[in-house]
Order: sequence, then structure tokens, then C-alpha cells
Amino acid sequence: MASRNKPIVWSIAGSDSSGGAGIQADLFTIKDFGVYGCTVVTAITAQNSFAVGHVAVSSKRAIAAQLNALDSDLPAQAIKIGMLASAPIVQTVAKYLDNYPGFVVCDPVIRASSGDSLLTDQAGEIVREQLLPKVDLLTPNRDEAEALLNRKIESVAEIEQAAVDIRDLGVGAVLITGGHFSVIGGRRYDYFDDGENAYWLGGNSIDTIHTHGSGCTLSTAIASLVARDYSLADALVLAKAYVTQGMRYAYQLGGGPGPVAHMGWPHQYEDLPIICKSPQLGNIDAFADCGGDLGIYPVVDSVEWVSRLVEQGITTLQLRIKDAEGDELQDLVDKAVAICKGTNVRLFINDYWQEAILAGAYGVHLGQEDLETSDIGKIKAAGLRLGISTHCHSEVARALAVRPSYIAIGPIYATQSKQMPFGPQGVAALQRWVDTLGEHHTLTAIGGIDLNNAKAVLETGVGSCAMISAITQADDYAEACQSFLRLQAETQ
Ligand code: TZP
Ligand code: MG
Repeated sequence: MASRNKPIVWSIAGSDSSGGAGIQADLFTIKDFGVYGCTVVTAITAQNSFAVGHVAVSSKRAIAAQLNALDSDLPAQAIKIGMLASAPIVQTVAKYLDNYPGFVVCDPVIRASSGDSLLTDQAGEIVREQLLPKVDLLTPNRDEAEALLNRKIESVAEIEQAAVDIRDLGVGAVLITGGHFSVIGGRRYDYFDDGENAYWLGGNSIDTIHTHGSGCTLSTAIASLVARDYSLADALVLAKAYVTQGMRYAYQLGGGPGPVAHMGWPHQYEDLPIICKSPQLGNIDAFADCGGDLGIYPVVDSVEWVSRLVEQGITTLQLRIKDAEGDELQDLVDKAVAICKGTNVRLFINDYWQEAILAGAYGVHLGQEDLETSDIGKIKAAGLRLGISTHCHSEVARALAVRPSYIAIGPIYATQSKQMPFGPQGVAALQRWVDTLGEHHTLTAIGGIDLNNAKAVLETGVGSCAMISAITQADDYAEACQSFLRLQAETQ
């Protein structure tokens, strides 16, 4: 059903008669992400797959009139800015942004991918002075970043420095797209930096020349997702997946390079990017696997609980110790590991990876915040398995980079056991994760799972569900364990 609450995205860009880039690509993208698109046409380009011919630049008055018409009636949750064509247009748009409270992503279009210039030199100066300080995210490709900084950019270190210098031009954040840089380990990497976080976003490299409109598509996908309330980090991941998918399905239409395809919400595993601190870290060995589905997976906080649940026939367990350190902590980890020795129980130690290695535990479980501070290489070298918590797309992208033994997805339902800034994802979102990741990764679902909803969770095919309170707060934990195990056996 149509909804009056559909988020609105504006595209301020040029019309591309060939349909592959600009306004046309933006509207395809906006539609695919389920938002509504309005346009401010800055120029009418006459182009085909070979070259840009005539460009009819809109008058300053026409730009102001389009902005005013939309502003009073169809206000934007997010604005994407592409080709701005002339100095008066840049000035008019920059002035409008003075009082615009929403998210602004700017793809600094200087040349068409065919090489033709789409911005006058004078306009370039005004972009710097008046527009960039009002932009939340700038998405230059290599050529555009080089033009902005007036120097060559080549190496990983040069890209990282370029991001810092581009931020100094006044933008909130920058994503330098990697399409024109070398392929590293089969991936192309974009680099993101907002001054607080900086990371590489690596997607499978697609061997195609049919990439017309990829920059427009990426920036508009980001605007659409932010308009839908996705965090910027999640928007980057999904937008990159969308463009990778679009390049995978791209084909030639005219005589020259074809446009990226617009194929709907990206669900395919091969399109998902990874997030890592350096492109060199994007191709590490995988952790050992868990030998199959993890099944019913209680998370407990004491050695006593480990002992009780092993007796109940539980075969996957996590020990999440609070308030212990030093020798006492090591002693608890050692005891829990000893209980599981010689059984078929897979015991994961939460957080305390060094103690887990010393004790010879089956595995370690880490939250996202612990990924940065733990020595992943040491855990792997010691032969331990690794599980990682995820709550959203960007966290899944970070987990994928580590190639863990399993990925936990949550919270599925509301939980009282852990405070976190993420709301329940629901079982439908879990189903999508299972469909996308399930063939490639061992998964478990966590968060608010109890005997009433575990059947729905397991029926997604996730292969495992983890729980705290449904077992440790149960009136009769033994009965709860047996009911969970029965449910699992029934849904297999
Ligand atoms: N991660 C996501 S939800 C959660 C964790 C550790 C807590 C799960 O506890 P419960 O009691 O099963 O909701
Ligand atoms: Mg932790």
C-alpha cells in the first residue's frame, strides 16, 4: 500500500540522456531502496555510451525554482548532489543547504566516465569554498580526489592521507571509492574516514567495463538508506553491495560501455563487502569450523552452570564471566574447560581470549568492541574457534573480514540480559541473514529467545539459537533444556 510516510530523497544532478548515470540512475536507485525521489535537474546532457555531446545548463532561476517548489511541499530526508555544472548553480545549491537540516551526500562529479568535463574550473573553486563545508559525506573516485587535492594518489598510505586532507576541506566524512585503484586479493577497496572512524570497505572485484553511473548509484544508494534511518556505516555497506551487484549484472546496451544494473535490494553473499583496518588484512585464513550446526547454545556466567548444562546433554556453551580477574579468572576458565574435556561439548569463552588459549578451550566469543583489542591471529594460531557477535550490516561486514568459525545475529527479540543500542531485528530479518549467509557461515541467533519463539527461530534454518535468561532464569532449567533440545530435534 502507498504510504504517506515514505522517506523522500532529492537528487540534485544532471539528466543523462543515455539513462545510465545522473538523474536517471538516481531514480532507479531510489526506487530499489523503497524511498521516493524528487529531482532538481542541473543540466540536460545529450550523451550516449561513447561521449557527452551537448550540455544545456539550467539557469540559476530554474534551480532556485525547483528547490523552492520541493522545499515547501516535499521536504527531503536526505539529499544527493551530483553534477552541478556551473558556478551560479553551485552557489544556489550551497545557499539552500545553509538551512537544510538533513543528510547531504555529494558525489563531486567533475568529469563523465567517458572523460568529458562536467564542471567549469570556476565552479570548482566555489564548490570548495561554499559547498563542501555543508556536505556530510563526499564520495570522490580517484580522479576526483586527485583533482580536489591537486596531486596524484596511488598507495594505501596516500589514500589514507588524501582522506584526511579532503576532510580538511570541511566535509563531515569522505569515502574515496576504489574503482580506479588496484585490485588487492580479488577485492576493490573504498576508504572511509569521518575523523572518528576510518576503515576500508572491500567488495569483490567485478571484471567489467560496464560501470557507467556507478558513482551516481553509490551516492544515491547511501542517501536513500540514510533517509530510511540506516546508520551511515550500514548505508555504506549496503550501498557498496548494491553497486557490486549492479556491476555483476551490467551489460552492454549501446556501442560503448554499458550502465551498472539496478537489481533491487542486495541479498547475495558474493556482493557483501568486508570492513577492515587495512586492505592487507582482507585476505587472512579462515578460523577452524565448528563441525556443523551449533544447536541449542546457552550462555552462562559460572562454572556451576557449565557443569549442570553438560549433564543435560547441551553440546554448545558459552562462559561469560563477570567480575573476576587474574588467577581467579584463569582458575574458573580452567575448571570449565576441564568439565568439557573428553565430551562432545564445544565451550566458548567470552572475551578472555588469553585465558581461553592457556586453558586450551574449544573457542572464544568476541563482541565487536573486543575485535579491536584482541589478538585474532594468536587465537587462530592456537587452534581455537572464534565466534563474533553482530547486530547490523556493518557489524556483519566486520565479522566477515575475520572469517570466524560462526557469526551470532541478534537481538532477534527484545532482551533484558544485555544493554545495547540496537532494537530487535525480528525473525524476518533473521531469515534474510540465513538466506544470505547460511550457506557460507555457521550462524547462531540470540536475544530474547525462549520456548515460545524458539520454533520460529529454528524454522529459519539458522541451525542454532543462543539464550541466557530462558535457561538461567527458568523455574526448572532441566525441563527448559530438554524442551529446547526437543524443539531443535523436531525442526531439523
Ligand atoms: N547479544 C545479543 S542479545 C544478548 C546478547 C549477549 C543477550 C541474550 O540474552 P537473553 O536472555 O537470551 O535475551
Ligand atoms: Mg565482549
